[in-house]
Amino acid sequence: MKIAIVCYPTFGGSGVVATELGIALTEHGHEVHFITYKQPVRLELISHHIHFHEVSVNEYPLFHYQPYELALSSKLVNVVKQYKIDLLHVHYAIPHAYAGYMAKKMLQAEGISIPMVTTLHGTDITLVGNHPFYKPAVTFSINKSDIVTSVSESLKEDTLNLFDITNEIIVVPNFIDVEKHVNPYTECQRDLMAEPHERIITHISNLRPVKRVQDVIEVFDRINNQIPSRLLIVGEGPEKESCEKLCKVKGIEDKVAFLGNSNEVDKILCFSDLFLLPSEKESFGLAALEAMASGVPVVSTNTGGLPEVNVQGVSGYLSEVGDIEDMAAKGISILSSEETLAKFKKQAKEEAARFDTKMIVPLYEAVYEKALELVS
Ligand code: GMT
Repeated sequence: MKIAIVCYPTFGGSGVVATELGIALTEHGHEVHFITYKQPVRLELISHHIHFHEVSVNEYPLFHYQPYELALSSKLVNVVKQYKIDLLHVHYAIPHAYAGYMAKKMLQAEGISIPMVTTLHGTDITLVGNHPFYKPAVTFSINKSDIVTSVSESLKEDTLNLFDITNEIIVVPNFIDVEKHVNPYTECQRDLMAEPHERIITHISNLRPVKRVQDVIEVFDRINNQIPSRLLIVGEGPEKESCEKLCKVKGIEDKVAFLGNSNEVDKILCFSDLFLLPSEKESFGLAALEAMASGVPVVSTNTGGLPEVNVQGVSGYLSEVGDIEDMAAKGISILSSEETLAKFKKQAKEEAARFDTKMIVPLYEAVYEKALELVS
C-alpha cells in the first residue's frame, strides 16, 4: 500500500507516533510518504520506501497568518497524483484533518477517490480543538474522515463528550518497539550523571503548562530530602525558565540537569530509576510508555489515558493531579530498597509489552483495509 502520513515534525508525542508508525509500515512492505513542513525529528533514514515531502508556505505582506492548510492540501493533491497514493493518514486533527479533507475533495473533482484516516492524539481534542475558534471545523473534519482512531479509550470518551460526533471512533493505542528497548549498555554509564549512592529521576516532555513541570521539581525535592537523588529534565518549552528559577529558590540547582531536546532518550532512560509525569491532562502518555519499556517505573497522575498505560502498584503508581505529597511518598516507596526497585523495574517492562509495535501496527493495517473498502 502507498500511504501518505501527515504529522507535526517536531519533538512531541503525535509526531513521534506518526514517524514510528511510518517506519514500521515500511518494514511491513508499505511505501510511506511523510508530508509536513520539516523532516520529522525521529526520521533519520530516507530510503526508497520512505519519502519526505516538505510543505512550504510563501511569505506575502498581505498575510498576517501564512495559509499553511492551503499549502498542505495542495501538496497532498500533488503527491497523491504523482506517487499514486492509496490512502491518507493524518495525525492530529488541527489542521491536518481539515486540510486532508480539502485535498480529498479536490482529488474527487478530478475523479480520484482516496480514503482519509484521522488519528486523534489529545490536545487537538482536549485543549486546542475544543476552543470555540476551532470547534466547528474540528467537528466537521472528524465527522468527514473515513475512519477516526484515538490513542486511548479515555480520549475516545473525551471526544464523544466534547464534540458532536457522528462517526465511529476506533481505539488504536500508541506503541513501542520493545526489542529496541533492550538495554544495549553492558554497564550503564550512570556515573556520568550521578554519584553511585544517588538515584536518578527523569522527566521528559515539551515543558508546557499542561505537564506541570513545577510539580516534578516539588516531588523530586521531597524525594531527594530522604533519598539522595538527581533529576534529569529532557525537553524544551515555555516552563523551562520558571523551573530553573524554582530549582535555584529551593537550592537544588546542582541536583537538577536540564538536558534540552535530545535524540538520546533511550540512553537517558537507561540511567533512570524513576520517571515522573504529573500532567494535568494526558491522552496516553507516550513518554511514560517509553520509560516503562526501558524498565523505568512511573509515578504519574491518574488523568486521561494514563491509567490505561501505567498500572497502579505494578508499573508504578498514580496520584491525583497536583498531589505532590502523594507522588513523593509513592516515589520514595519505589526507590527505598534495591529489592522493591528491581521488582518495579521488571514489572514496568512487562506492562510495556502490552503495547509492542508487533501487536499494534497490524491494527492500523486493518484500519487501512477497512478505509479502502469504504471508498472502493
Ligand atoms: O503533549 C505532548 O507531549 C504532545 C502531544 C502531541 O500531540 O504531540 O501529545 C499528545 O499525543 C501523544 C501521542 O499520542 C500522547 O502520548 C500524549 O499523551 C498527548 N498529550 C496530551 O494529551 C497532553
